[in-house]
Amino acid sequence: MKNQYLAVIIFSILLQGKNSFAVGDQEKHLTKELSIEDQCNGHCFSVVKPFLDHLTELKVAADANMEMKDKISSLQSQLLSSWMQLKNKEHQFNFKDEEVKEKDKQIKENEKHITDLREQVKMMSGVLAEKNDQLTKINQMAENLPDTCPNGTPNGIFQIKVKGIDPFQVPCVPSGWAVIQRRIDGGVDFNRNWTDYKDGFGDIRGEFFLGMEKIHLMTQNQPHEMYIQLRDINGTTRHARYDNFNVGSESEDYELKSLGEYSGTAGDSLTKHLSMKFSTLDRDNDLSEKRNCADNGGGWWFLNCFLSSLNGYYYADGKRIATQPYGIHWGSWKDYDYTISLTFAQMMIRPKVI
Ligand SMILES: [Ca+2]
Repeated sequence: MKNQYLAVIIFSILLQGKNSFAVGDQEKHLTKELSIEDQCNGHCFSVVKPFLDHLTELKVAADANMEMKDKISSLQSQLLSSWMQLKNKEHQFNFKDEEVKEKDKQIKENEKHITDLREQVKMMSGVLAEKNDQLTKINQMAENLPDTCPNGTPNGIFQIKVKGIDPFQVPCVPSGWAVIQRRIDGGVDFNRNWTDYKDGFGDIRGEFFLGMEKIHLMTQNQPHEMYIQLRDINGTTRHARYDNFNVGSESEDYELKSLGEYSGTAGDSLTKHLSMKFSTLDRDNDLSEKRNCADNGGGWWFLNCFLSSLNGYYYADGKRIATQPYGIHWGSWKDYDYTISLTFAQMMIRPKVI
């Protein structure tokens, strides 16, 4: 009976304690003190008190355990989050590490490339220095080149250096004459455009035209005389000589600016062409309003159209009919018979001895 009574009290106290958990700690303590005094006498209290204290301790311990579990759970969550962040950082680090390795590799490759380039620059510098030496020697040689054909040497091809243009080759004959034009067999077409006559064309060992730019510069740098050799189909030769031959620049259309005094055996068929500009099949500078005299006639200082023309069509038999292109003509020698075409012509110049 006593035990049953004790159990009822404990159960009541527990119920009281359960209800009191919903309030604060101070209130819970007051409630517990009141319940024990109200529901249990002194003996009861002395017997139950240790149980109650133990239960209270158990509850406190359980609450502490629950808090601990919550803390552990929270710490586990934090730990997991930190671990995930760490793994993420590790992944990022590994990625960055790969990038760094790749950059290192590129840097090494670039360094090797730079080294190779330095080697190439070094090698090219050596080549450049060698070329500069060669160029210096060439320039020295060019400076030592004559500016006209040497006097007293046999026929041949010589290199000359004229101010304003690179060294070039020219056929020379004794007495220092430089050949600037030659017709011998019709092997070269003289019906050419302006650029060809400016730069020159043909074979300097055969038929050729030296080029108006070279002729201009040669005659501009110092006074020149001109010697023209002519031959017809019969082998008869004549010549015409002018003692002050000068040709203007391209901007002046290579005008025939000066001839000087004529002398010779072929007659003067050129002085009347004085002051005329040069014409070619693609540049009409002649006096004819109806036609271009250089059309099928070769380049020349045409009037309307000519008394002489040494770059005309080559007729090997020395004859031309009226409907054919004009031939190689020197009117004063052949009484201006334009059906006669010469079979040899050679124009030569040399510095004038003053
Ligand atoms: Ca014309």
